[in-house]
Amino acid sequence: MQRSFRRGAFAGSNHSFRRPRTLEETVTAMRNRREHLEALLVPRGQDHVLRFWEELEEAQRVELAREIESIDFELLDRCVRGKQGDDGVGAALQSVDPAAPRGRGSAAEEAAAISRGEELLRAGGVACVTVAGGQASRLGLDGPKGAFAIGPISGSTLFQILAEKILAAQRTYGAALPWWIMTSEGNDAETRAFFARHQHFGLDPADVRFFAQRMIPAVDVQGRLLLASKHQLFRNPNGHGGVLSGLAECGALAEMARRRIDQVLTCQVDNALVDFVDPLFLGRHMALGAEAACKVVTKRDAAEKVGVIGLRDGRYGCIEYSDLPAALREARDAEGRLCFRAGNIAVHAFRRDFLERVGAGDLSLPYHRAKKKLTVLDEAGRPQEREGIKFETFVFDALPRAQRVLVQEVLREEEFAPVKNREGEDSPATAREAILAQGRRWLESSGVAVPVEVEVEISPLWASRASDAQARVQRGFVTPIGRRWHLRA
Ligand code: UD2
Repeated sequence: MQRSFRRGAFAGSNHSFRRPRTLEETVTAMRNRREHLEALLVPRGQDHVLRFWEELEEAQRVELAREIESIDFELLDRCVRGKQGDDGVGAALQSVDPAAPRGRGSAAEEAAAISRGEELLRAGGVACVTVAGGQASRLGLDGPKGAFAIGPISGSTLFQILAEKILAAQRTYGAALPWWIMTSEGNDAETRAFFARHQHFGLDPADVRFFAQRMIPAVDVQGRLLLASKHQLFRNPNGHGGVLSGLAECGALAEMARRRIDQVLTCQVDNALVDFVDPLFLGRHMALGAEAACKVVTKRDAAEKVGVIGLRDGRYGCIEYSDLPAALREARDAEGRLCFRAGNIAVHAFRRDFLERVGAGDLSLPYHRAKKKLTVLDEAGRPQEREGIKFETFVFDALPRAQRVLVQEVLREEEFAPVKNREGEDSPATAREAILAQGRRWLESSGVAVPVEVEVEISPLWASRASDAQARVQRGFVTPIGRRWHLRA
């Protein structure tokens, strides 16, 4: 069965409501609607969400009714009854042996993989996907996280950096690289407007698509629905795993099939150094005949908040940091390295036919439960902090469902600068430092002398990785004026 929280109004029933014309008709329609809602809610012990019905205006009643009618109660029951987090992680987990980072393995194998990846890019056989539906609550942002200005000199936003990476690849390979961005109810309109305001950063607007992921209600510790306001349930986006069903539902997979796109590269919106249109990664994934691929970095320390890629029963998977038992988190090998150090940076490659199987629900993803303090209405309609449970699916839960998986190690300083927290680790400050350090490194390794007081920021349009920078410098480099060098084509 397709798991869905967003069914059509009155899904599973034969009700349909003609728009009422007179006051009497309106009253009758509302009474019918309430009866319909009660029929859904009372047997499940959830009718408390109608507590404020009599106080609501008509439009508010319609909104609340829609939210209630869109719930898949069968799935909600399963989520409520499900176990917390990941069970049975401990015993069976084995560490993985990832493919060598760029420049560290066999040069011949690397060149062959790059040329295979480039061939598919030149043939227009690749699509990009970014998950940007999260609520950015740790960063304390109101709008879309992608609109956060991170470029230390340029002020480029996370969205602009991603867009320029795609634009650069389109120019290099002379082919379209369509991009699907997953938003959610709370940031969809703003995200679209943001791209329109910036002329899609030079990309063809026809090849930048947006789709909103589904929302899912949260519950209290007894499994009862919660109200965010008198006419709204407390709901949250259904986790970045929602991208897998979302791509199927919005027609993206069908369009990819029509365009003969066989491989899909995905990333999160919040990594300022992301290198997701990467021909080496793509080529290795294809050479292995993998259905899914994942980039990892060596964990900074045992406490770093990244999921760990490991093997269980011969299948690859990701164990979320909060689910990894302390003994495994701290375990070290004979050389003193963490045993479970393959930190997931959430850059994936998926074969389209694999996404079709996952998105069609055949391989549907589990829902994880997270206990959180939520601001909800109390019985008297006053906002109050209460312990609640949010449900989410994760993209990486698709990994164990894949027949073959590539795990590709990459260098943190080249590819991972997440923007998660307002301050401290993984914050805007650390991401900006990482961008500047990379700019300086790329120039210096190309033979350019960069004075100590100079800051360098390189736009993806100037160079997407160190080898591009070297090629640029070899063609001639004019030293910029001043102390802040922003290199942009
Ligand atoms: C995520 C991973 C973690 C590690 C790390 C790398 C999970 C649960 N954890 O940590 O293992 O790989 O990233 O940076 O994934 N998003 C949506 N819709 C949602 C929720 C999130 O699109 O419903 C997007 C969000 O916009 C962001 C990304 O997913 O781009 C990461 O979300 P997060 O910040 O909640 O994940 P985090 O930091 O716990």
